[in-house]
Amino acid sequence: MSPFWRPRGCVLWLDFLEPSGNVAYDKSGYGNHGTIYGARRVRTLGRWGLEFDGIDDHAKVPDSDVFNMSDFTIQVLLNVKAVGDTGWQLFLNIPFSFKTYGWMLAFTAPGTEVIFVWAYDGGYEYVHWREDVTKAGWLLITVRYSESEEFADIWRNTEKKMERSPITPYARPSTFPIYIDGGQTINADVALVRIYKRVLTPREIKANCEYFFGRVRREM
Ligand SMILES: [Ca+2]
Repeated sequence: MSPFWRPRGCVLWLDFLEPSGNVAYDKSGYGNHGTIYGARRVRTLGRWGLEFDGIDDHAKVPDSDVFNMSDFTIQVLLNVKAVGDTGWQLFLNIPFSFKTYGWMLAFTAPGTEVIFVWAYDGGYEYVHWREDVTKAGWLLITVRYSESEEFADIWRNTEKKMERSPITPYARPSTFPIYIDGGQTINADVALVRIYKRVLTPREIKANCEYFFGRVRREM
């Protein structure tokens, strides 16, 4: 594989460009390669992507110390076609226990809300916006979470939808695998999952969005 530009602080970069196989290669340089269970390689956006069909599909990135983060940014580029019937449907999470530990990016069934929740011993906090994601088409969702700056926020493409400050830090579970569609209920095409161990600037979020959607416009 040829050398390529790596975004600063990126610790997980799954672009799902491999045309076959069950390994999702991490391009961050940290070697956090994932394993795909059931999700299908599909052509999407004029390239390879991963389709989760909503039944028995998920992917998993193994435990790594680098995921024990107090400041981070999550970005996902996806097109959600359907979510499960009830409650919170996990799209990206570390082991999560309601009001105990962990974090999750989820959609509220049947498609009414995009929410990032983090739990601590005794409670939970969240940032969210209300939208039927199954009608949104391709979306870039960005979550920024910072214990050092005491805030979290969530972005829809280039628009910040909600901020919370101060925040209560999430409680870390003992191990940190990361699950994609861990609830195995989301039907979506996924083109990118990135996690950074730092907080991106608004300018970086906008630049990423323009880059990704420039590509979408060219390739759809
Ligand atoms: Ca399936």
